[in-house]
Amino acid sequence: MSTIIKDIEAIDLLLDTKYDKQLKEIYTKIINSIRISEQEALTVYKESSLNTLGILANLIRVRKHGKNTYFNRNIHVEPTNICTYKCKFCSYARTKGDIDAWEYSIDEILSQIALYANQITEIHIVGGVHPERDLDFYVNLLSKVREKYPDIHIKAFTAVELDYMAKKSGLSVAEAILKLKNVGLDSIPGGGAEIFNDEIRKVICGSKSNAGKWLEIHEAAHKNGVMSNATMLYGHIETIADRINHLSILRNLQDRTNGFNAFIPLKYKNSNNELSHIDEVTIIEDLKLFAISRIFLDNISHLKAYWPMLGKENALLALDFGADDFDGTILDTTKIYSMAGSKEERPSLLVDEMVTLLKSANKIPVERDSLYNKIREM
Ligand code: V47
Ligand code: SF4
Repeated sequence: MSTIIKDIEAIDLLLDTKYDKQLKEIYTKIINSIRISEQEALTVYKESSLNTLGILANLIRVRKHGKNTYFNRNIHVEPTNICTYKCKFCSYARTKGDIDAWEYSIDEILSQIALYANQITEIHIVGGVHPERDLDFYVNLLSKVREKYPDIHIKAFTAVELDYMAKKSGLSVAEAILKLKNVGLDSIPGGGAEIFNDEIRKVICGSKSNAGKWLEIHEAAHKNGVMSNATMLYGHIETIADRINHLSILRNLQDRTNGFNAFIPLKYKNSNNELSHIDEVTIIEDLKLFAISRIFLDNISHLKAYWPMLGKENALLALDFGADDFDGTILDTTKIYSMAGSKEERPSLLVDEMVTLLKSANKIPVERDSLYNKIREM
């Protein structure tokens, strides 16, 4: 009996394609870098083993980035957790007067930044949608941050925050973005996208900006030279078809603007919020989602495994399922995920720890700037 497996047989064995002609055709497209349709993605997602999805996603990851795994030195600034909206999945938002509500003044925010300024290249500013704070407040905040720290990249405000401050000030979103850009806004984070299916959105975050608005704001940013990220909140009441459709909408916008730096799947965490009765999805589901995102989003360069939400170990696993970016050092400056039950209660990584962690997964750690230019390979 021969022990030699011919190449073609090896592919069949690796990818489980032996018995399924349709799957084999889709896998062949993926291997040959041919774009797959929503329907094909759905079939692959539903019918493939985790292992197969991982092999395919990793193939694309290696072609795009080799073993490089990007990270940056960053902090988050959360100016307030007072929010005019009440998203059901949110464990973080509070009403003014609540004992654990906070609303930092600009001076307090500047003092927080001063603690870390010599260790970072990026400040990520995102918080609740405070009913009394308008565009002028945030223009003032960014100008002061920019004045003190001319070289630090400012990535700030979700589309939902931008929508609210523009409306409150009677400006179009494009006008608001330009005003912020003029005083220091460098890029926009990906939050607020949740899931683009507006029926689902109505149930989980009915009162805030809808999907069309989120997309309009990111398109306006891209057209005005401001790059952004995109997220998807998964693992609540959405279906797999909703997830693929979300990816498809992002891929279409990226075809038009090429303004997204990275896509970030955000796993729904179920502590202390109105959807707590929903079980969190398994790590298998997380990894399948990372893999299908890498396979489907052929035009977004980076896929981020956001470790404060996934936990370090699971984020490391995601690096073999398509992810190439580990976000940043964070230095214990965000509360969104610890309040929602993440096991990273005080998320913080020193650069040395980050490097050791990424090397333990057989990856090459690469410090990047906020636009993914290489700073140094470690
Ligand atoms: O929009 C809120 C999510 C987002 C929960 O652009 C939750 O680099 C899971 O967008 N379970 C804000 N997710 C955070 C965000 C982000 C984070 C890191 C990096 C970047 C980037 C963007 O957090 C919200 C919402 O989708 N969120 N509550 C929860 N219970
Ligand atoms: Fe407010 Fe954002 Fe929480 Fe929604 S997810 S309630 S917009 S802080």
